[in-house]
Amino acid sequence: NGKHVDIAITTHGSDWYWAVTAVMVCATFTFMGLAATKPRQHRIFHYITAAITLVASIAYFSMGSNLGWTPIDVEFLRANPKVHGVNREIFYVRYIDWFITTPLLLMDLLLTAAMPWPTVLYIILIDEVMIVTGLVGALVKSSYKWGYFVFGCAALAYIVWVLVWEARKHANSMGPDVGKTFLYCGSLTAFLWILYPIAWGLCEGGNVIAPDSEAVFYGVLDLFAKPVFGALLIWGHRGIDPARLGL
Ligand code: RET
Repeated sequence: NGKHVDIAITTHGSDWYWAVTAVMVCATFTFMGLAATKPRQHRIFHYITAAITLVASIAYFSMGSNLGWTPIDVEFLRANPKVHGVNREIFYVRYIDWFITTPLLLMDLLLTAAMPWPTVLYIILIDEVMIVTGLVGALVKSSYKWGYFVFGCAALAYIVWVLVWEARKHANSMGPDVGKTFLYCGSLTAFLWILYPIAWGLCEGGNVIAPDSEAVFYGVLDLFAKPVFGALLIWGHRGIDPARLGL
């Protein structure tokens, strides 16, 4: 009904969110099942990756149930009153998911590259800066939100630089199988992660696209960044003994 479109707030959970929930749940069981086929010392990447899709399952369950959001006044909406309104549905639950899962994704990658633990820790701290600035920016009601966005983008630029340069070189020095696994998973990550701030600018930031479109945009990104990434990573590790990586 037209009224709901006007204020851009859905009153029921979307089927798309439930579809993504189902994929995340299946991926979690698959990664856990694969872990069970390995000796315990060979399970670290299965565990990290299953934890990522488990957390995503709960986040998508929340969004499918139309929970985990709050209406935020948006100033930038007057141009197109059909899509834009006084409020926008802001799914803060995404950021709770990302706060837990993006460090785990970085651990998957940086442990594959056998990076020293101070580097892993520091990248995770910078990643938390990125997610928290994104959340605060999404909740801010004025154009100051773009200030937070700039801090978040600077954090992402540093993370991408470490992945495509330092960690890639380090992975290559660990042998061609490690180098290849890192190249595939790291490139996928660098490419996908750059699309998140673009989605943010069109959704939480500029309110250019409606929350239903946001669901599809972030949903496709999350499917590639978590289950597809995870399958690729675990496949890449099939012949690699974690002991070689110091794990
Ligand atoms: C925000 C807004 C602030 C600026 C930047 C962002 C980047 C977010 C990223 C999120 C990645 C999420 C993943 C989820 C797992 O499926 C917070 C949107 C740079 C890179 C990979």
